[in-house]
Amino acid sequence: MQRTLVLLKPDALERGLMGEIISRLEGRGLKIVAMKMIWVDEALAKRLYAAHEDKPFFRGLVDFITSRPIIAAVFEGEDVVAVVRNAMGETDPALAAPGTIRGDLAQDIERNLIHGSDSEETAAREIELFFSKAENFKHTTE
Ligand code: IDP
Ligand code: MG
Repeated sequence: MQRTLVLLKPDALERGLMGEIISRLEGRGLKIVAMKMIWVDEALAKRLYAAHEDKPFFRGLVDFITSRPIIAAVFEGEDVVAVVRNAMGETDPALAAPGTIRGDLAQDIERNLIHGSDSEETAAREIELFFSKAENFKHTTE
């Protein structure tokens, strides 16, 4: 069983789409093993997006993710990293397929509703950034 980090970005809260996005992921048979609403601070935002430090959109990315509360969640399932990435759709909603979260619901590349870890290694690092060991517990149905 694999785990991945999912963030529902500030536009999901602002537009009232958190329930819909969580429903779509649950509908795929993925299990929620940890979930909380938090206000990401500048330091955490910079660690999350460290790989994009040199990109021109980095400042905007940090400003956006720290602009309102987000939901952070750990989802579990078989090949969950790939399943979530497919459910999310392409980074740019203009290119995201219909039926995907971004393809159906997101407004633009900055406000694209959802973050999902891009590999098992990234997932492990990102889950540690957002959840303590005690919060990221072993699922009772395992
Ligand atoms: P991902 O979220 O699909 O994994 P990444 O390439 O990891 O996409 O980029 C992280 C986030 O940075 C994206 O979700 C998006 O919000 C933002 N981003 C990526 N590319 C651009 C861009 O060209 N302009 C503005 N924002 C971007
Ligand atoms: Mg990414």
